[in-house]
Amino acid sequence: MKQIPAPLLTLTVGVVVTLVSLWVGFNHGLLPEQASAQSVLVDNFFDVMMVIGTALFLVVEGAILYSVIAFRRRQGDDTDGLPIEGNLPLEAFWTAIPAIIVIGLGIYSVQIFQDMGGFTPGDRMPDHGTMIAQSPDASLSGLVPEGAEPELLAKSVYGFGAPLEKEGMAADVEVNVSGMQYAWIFTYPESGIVDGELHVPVNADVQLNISAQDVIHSFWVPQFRLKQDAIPGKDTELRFVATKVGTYPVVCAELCGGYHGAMRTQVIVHSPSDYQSWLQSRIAQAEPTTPEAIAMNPTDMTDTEYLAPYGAEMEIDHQLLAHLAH
Ligand SMILES: [Cu+2]
Repeated sequence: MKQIPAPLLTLTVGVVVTLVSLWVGFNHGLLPEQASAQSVLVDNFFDVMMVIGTALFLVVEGAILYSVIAFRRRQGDDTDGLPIEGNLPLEAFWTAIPAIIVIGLGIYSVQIFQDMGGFTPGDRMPDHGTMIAQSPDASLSGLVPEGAEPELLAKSVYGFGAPLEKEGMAADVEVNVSGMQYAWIFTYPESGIVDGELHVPVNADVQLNISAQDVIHSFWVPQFRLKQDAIPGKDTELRFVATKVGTYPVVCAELCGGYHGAMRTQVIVHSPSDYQSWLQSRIAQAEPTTPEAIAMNPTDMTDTEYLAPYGAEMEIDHQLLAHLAH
């Protein structure tokens, strides 16, 4: 070690730590598959944090391990440790670096939040069909501006609205999601379909209008990297584009009672043609059954006619009846 100059050693360690951190950050394999357009944004952010976290871990733990070995007590050494006082430049350095990292990550996360529509929830609600007045203030804070009409305030919702390029535009598919102890109910307002599972077409802009009937629930699809609370008395919204055909779990992510753990269903992402055939099959099912389909209307029958099949089942015929009557 003595032969290698310190700057060269530091540089080498820095390069190795950087390369290892970059590799770990982009190959950690910790996240489930990416099945939505939003998941890519979230994962890029996560990967950057993994790179930084790995580098910090290696530097801090490496320095500790190196010190434990290099500065260990030697045999027969009973002297005190060196009286080391503070080092201002060093302290300024290790305060500035984390501050820059945290501020940088903060700005990056706000950027992603905006890309995902975090500042524009409720800019188009199905029940009202109108846009909330958008002032520069409103789009920045996600809140209705001061002095807005009271009815505009009532329309404000939490969650994720349209992404920047689709602001103010209607989604391709809209589904009302209702959370209750302990199930999710999905209603398709256009067709009136009600289902216990969420069916959406691939590559379509989907808007979920989320509500809760009893307590707070949370709608979470890990493969979409999306999670949104369902709050009683307060509408929330989640807008996304599913990018991969498949079946993914829907998990309630808010402890909502004794059977919270069982509050699961799934989201089925169909190809466009599969989605259309699912829609058609569900609409056909929902059509009311015609009266002719019922074999017999019991109110039109006499008591004897009505009871005859039951009598036959119990092996009672008219001979037995005559015998009993006698
Ligand atoms: Cu729940």
